[in-house]
Amino acid sequence: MIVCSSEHVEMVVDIYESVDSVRDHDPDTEKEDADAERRLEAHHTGKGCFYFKSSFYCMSKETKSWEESRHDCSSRGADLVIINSREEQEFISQQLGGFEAWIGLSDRDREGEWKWVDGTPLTTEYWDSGQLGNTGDEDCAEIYYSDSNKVVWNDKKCSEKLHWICEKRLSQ
Ligand SMILES: [Ca+2]
Ligand SMILES: [Ca+2]
Ligand SMILES: [Ca+2]
Repeated sequence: MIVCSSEHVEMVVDIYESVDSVRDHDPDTEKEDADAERRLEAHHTGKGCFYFKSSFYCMSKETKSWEESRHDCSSRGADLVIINSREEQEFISQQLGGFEAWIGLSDRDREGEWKWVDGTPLTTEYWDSGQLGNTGDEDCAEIYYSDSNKVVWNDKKCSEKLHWICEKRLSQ
């Protein structure tokens, strides 16, 4: 289990800043782009956050409400993770260990209308069908290991305190 402890906040900020510098850079060729990504990967692998395709991720060591978790990501220039593909779902699953974590998905604006934090509607979904119920006004989504040993999503009360995963995209 890779986590970012609070002692490593400075390191995390460094990582996000270096992502910014790479993203702002406008490489002339695809090769330069690939080189930059390889350098970042070599530099950051094993330092508490993880890198997959064109994003950096960081899993919290602390637990917070969904809103506070999102604020933590924003303060680092990132946002709660948006799961765009099966590959990303599987990658996050591998990093999760036994943890439950907030993801950047909620139906807080309108009940039953799930949206990612960047405003995009839900396309690929991995709900734990037995758990998606809005029981007691559950408007935020977590990712976790279900009883059937699959990594799925559940709607949960936004005020509950969970770990969370920030994502910073390197390119669009
Ligand atoms: Ca993503
Ligand atoms: Ca709901
Ligand atoms: Ca639920």
